Amino acid sequence: MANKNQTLGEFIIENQDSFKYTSGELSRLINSIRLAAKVVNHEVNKAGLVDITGAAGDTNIQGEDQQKLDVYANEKFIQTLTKRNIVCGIASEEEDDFVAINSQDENNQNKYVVLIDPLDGSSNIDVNVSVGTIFSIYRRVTPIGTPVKIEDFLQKGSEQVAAGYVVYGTSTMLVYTTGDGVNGFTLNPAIGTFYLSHPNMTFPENGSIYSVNEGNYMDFPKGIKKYIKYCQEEEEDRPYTSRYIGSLVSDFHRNMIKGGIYMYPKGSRNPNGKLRLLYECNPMAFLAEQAGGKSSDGHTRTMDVEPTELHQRVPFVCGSKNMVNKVEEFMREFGE
Ligand code: AHM
Ligand code: MG
Repeated sequence: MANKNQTLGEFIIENQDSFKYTSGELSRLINSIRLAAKVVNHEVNKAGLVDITGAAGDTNIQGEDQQKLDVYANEKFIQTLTKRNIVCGIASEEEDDFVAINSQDENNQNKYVVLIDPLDGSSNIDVNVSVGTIFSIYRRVTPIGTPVKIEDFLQKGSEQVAAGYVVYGTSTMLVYTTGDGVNGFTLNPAIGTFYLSHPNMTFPENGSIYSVNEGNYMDFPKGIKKYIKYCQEEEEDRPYTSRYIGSLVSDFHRNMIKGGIYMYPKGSRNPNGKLRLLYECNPMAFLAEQAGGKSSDGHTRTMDVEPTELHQRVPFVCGSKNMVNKVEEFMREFGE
């Protein structure tokens, strides 16, 4: 029974048995994400006070400028996840290749891999708008005690054992699932503790918010253009409201609470969309489905897409079930 005074630490212990591979390791893994999230949160909150923002000078594999906080968040999550003997490999948006942990140690019994976007929406930092961390957890498929391989990371989203995000917003929240519903925890910054504030989060089946970068409208597939016009039509329950922060975690979070849909379709500039399958779309898709919502590329369920590379991009349509169904209907009828 959800208890709103419960801390995240207590919740993790209490719900450990509902996880099908109860060994306590996944709980420890979520705990280490909780710890890194607090450290990153502290730094994100200082961003306006100290001269920490701005490009660090490096570019990541997608050719984008890295902000200093991206680098910081990446380091903190990798350090924290590496220290405990649970994770055998990490793939991050900020790293060109995956990071293997203790790969030379035959006694290494670590069985989980983590895929992470340490600070998503980081172009929003300079303007004091919320950003987030997204994470996705799998069991490795190669034998325990051997070096981790690329196939441990290239698993379909349907194989995820846990996923979640941290939103560094007006308050900081950690929202996650281990395949048994979605729960949200709000950080009390005075004492540094996350409390269960949003038990059993669910997407309303219908929504009235659509979130898409309409600046790309001319470039969108016909089915998406038609759907956007449908959202704008004057009908009994329409027009819908347009809300786009440009920070996936925040847009998703609002839509899950209020009912809505997030779309990043393909276009000629982004032939596969912009968002990355493994550490942005799949974790959000897992959360969406666990919350009664839906996620697809406009045709195929996101979590059924077969990954072929670490930084693969995929068109992304995610949110209230009936809204995603409607987009799929338009895509079938009007196509690309
Ligand atoms: P990032 O991983 O480089 O931060 O990009 C991902 C972000 C999402 O959070 C957001 O929804 C999207 O990019 C916004 O893209 P655009 O500015 O093209 O609308
Ligand atoms: Mg990102």
